[in-house]
Amino acid sequence: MRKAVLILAIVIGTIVIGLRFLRASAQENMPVRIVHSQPLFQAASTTGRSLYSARLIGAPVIDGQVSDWPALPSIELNRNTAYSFSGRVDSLSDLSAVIRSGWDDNHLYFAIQVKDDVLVADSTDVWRDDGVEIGLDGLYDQYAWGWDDHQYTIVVDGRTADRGVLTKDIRAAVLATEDGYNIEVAIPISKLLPGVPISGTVMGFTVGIHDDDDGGNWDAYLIWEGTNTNSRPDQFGSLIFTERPEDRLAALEAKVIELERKMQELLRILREFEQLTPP
Ligand SMILES: [Ca+2]
Ligand SMILES: [Ca+2]
Ligand SMILES: [Ca+2]
Ligand SMILES: [Ca+2]
Repeated sequence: MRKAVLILAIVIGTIVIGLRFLRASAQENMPVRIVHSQPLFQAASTTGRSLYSARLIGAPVIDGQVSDWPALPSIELNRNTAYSFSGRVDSLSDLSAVIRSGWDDNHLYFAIQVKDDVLVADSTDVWRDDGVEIGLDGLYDQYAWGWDDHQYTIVVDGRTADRGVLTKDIRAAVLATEDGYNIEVAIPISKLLPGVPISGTVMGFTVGIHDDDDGGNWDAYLIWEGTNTNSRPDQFGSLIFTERPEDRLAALEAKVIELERKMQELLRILREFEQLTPP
C-alpha cells in the first residue's frame, strides 16, 4: 500500500516538473506573440455583438475595487452604443458604463464601471433605481425560461435580484466613485452550465442599465443588445469564454500541486499509522 502511494507521489512530482517545464518553455518561446485558444478580438459566428470573457488565474476580490482586474477586452454601454434606448440621457456622464468579464471553474465575474452623476435608490422594485441588469442564457439555447436563464440585477445600494426577485445566489459589491459607481459580481457557474466552462464556451448575454436621478421610477434605460434583458435571448449578444494556453497550464499546475499536497498529507498519516502499529 505504502509502495503504491510512493509511486503515485513520484508520478505526481514528475507531472508537476513537466508542467513547470512546459510553462517555462511556453513563456520562453512566446515572448511577444500570445496565442489564444479562441482569438480574443475576432468576431465569432454568433448573433449580435460579443464580449470576450477571459479565464482569470486569481479570483478578483468582490469589493467594488476593480484595480485587481487584469487588462481585458471591454464593451461600452451608452446612448450611442445601446440597441435599446428609453428615456432621457443628457451626456455620457449622466449615464454610461464599461463592462469587463472573467471566469474560472466556479464563477463568472463582471467588473462594471458606471458613470452616473446622481445616485438614487429609493424604490422597492429593483428596476426603478440606479442599477445594472445582466441577462444570461447559460446554455445559449435562445430559450428564456430554463434553469440556465437569468436576469440578474445589482442595484446601486447593493441589493441583488434575479428576474426582479431579491436573491443571494450571486455575490456582488457596489462602490461609489467620483463620477458614479463600480460593480463587481461573482455568478456561480452552476446557475448557468452543467460542469465547468472551457475556452470556446458561448452564452447568450446582454446588459442593461437604469438611471434614476429624481426618485420614483427610472428616467432612462439602456440595453446593449436586445429589447429587454429577460425574455428575448434570441436578441441578446454573446459572451465568449477565452483562455490563453499559458493560463490553462497554470490552472492545471495549481490542481496538480494541490493533489501533491494531499498525497504528502496521506504519506504523513501513513507514517503515523506505521509508528502506532506494533512490528
Ligand atoms: Ca475587486
Ligand atoms: Ca427609484
Ligand atoms: Ca436558455
Ligand atoms: Ca442616477
